[in-house]
Amino acid sequence: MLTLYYASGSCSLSPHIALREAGVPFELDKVDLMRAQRLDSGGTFTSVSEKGYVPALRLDTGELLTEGVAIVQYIADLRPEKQLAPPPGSFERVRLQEWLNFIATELHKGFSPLCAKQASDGYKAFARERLVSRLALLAKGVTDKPFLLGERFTVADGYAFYVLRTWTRVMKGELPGELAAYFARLSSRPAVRQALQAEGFTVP
Ligand SMILES: N[C@@H](CCC(=O)N[C@@H](CS)C(=O)NCC(=O)O)C(=O)O
Repeated sequence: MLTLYYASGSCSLSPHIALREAGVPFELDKVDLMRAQRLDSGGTFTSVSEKGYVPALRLDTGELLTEGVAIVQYIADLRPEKQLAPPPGSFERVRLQEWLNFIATELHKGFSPLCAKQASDGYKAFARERLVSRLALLAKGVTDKPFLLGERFTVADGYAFYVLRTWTRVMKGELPGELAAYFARLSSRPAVRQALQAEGFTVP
């Protein structure tokens, strides 16, 4: 059985959604990032992953897989019939990776200065402005289609959901134009709702 190490509402929401979209059996083990990385199952997460950050996925082989972008593609490839990622080796797969990398590096990691005590107000304002410009690029990706790769939901959309949720709830940011409708579309998916509920959030 797969085990996902997660922290509520964090970027581990992306592989959590992917697991539910794929319909793969899995267990959750919660990491308390605020309290010495304590695990619900006992012990500490640092004894599981030397990286000390979520997400991490324990595979059936016993190996540990880290890095969200790798984990969601691994999950998608477990159930190719669900089409959560285009087939490996196809050009469309590279397009998916282009989006995943954009979300990871330009959006997800773009949040870091906004939360850092060490960052000056000036730097925070610059980082916020840059994020807004990157979100506009994400919005362009869904102006003429329901999901980033077209008509079908992929793991890139699950990762985008985490980013948009954080932007609106934690950063109190606005979602321009297409992104509001895209976020609503993602929020209404059963897998997304179930993942949020399982992480302890009330879902309207
Ligand atoms: N490179 C990692 C970064 C994951 C990451 O930023 N995880 C955050 C939660 S969203 C975390 O666990 N932070 C705690 C820490 O860095 O100690 C990935 O892309 O999966």
